[in-house]
Amino acid sequence: MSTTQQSPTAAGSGASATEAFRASKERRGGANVDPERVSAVVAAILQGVHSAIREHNVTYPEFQAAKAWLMEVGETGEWPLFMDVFIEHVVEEVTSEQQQGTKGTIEGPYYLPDQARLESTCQLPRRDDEKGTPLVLEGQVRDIDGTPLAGAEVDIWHADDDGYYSGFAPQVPEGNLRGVVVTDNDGRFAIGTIQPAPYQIPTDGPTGKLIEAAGWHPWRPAHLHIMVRAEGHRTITTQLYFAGGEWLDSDVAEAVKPELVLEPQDDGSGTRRATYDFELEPA
Ligand code: MBD
Ligand code: FE
Repeated sequence: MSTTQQSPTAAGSGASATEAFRASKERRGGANVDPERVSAVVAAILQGVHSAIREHNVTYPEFQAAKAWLMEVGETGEWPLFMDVFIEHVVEEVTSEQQQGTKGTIEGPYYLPDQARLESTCQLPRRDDEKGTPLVLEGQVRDIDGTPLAGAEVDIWHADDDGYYSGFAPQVPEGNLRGVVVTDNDGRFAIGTIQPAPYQIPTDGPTGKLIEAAGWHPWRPAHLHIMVRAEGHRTITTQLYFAGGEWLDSDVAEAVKPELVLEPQDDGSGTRRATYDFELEPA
């Protein structure tokens, strides 16, 4: 990276993720606030904390350090990052237990709605000098009976060759490597982009500092985020990974599933091509 470019700071990407989450409230349903439900879930969470304290004889200095850390997560806007890295995968697991069709996985903190609508065969918006190996993802959207779904939306977003997302890093232009691809009459799509790099949780914020303090690693394997929508069908939110990629077996966000790993082939011209078909169940 050149010295004139700004690096995204933890506070910068955290604050943007907090803003994006606040703005997204409308497209998410309201939660069940039945007092019995609130009491059952919150009591279970508190019991888990209490038993960790007893089991490990947590000290007053540790308790006060935890308070300071929680305050910092809020102040830097890192709650969406922390929640999606360490907790979302279990919510996704219980939500998708009965789901048929393509496997979903976590959405993460970096989705932005209302991106450029693109034809079924397209290139994602990118900088003139975008770094990275050319990659084509092609496939078909079908229902679970195998009927192709024309006019379905393949909403895709991913990190650049340095692991940064547009909208959450100051040096990446708005809308970069994001788009809503509309399938053709056969439900097909072919998306030209570049190979994303693995993603590292910012090391200068409270989430990164906790990871370092625990001696864990801050990496997610390289991935494409994809949300597939079709009228009358259940929207699927998922990610696709790359066979042989670093961190595939130790994703800090625990969001890799074996069904979601692509095996791109070099087409002889330096472009990697991968095929993936999506199957949506009825809404
Ligand atoms: C990411 O890119 C991501 O996908 C998740 C789930 C969490 C943090 C960053
Ligand atoms: Fe991501």
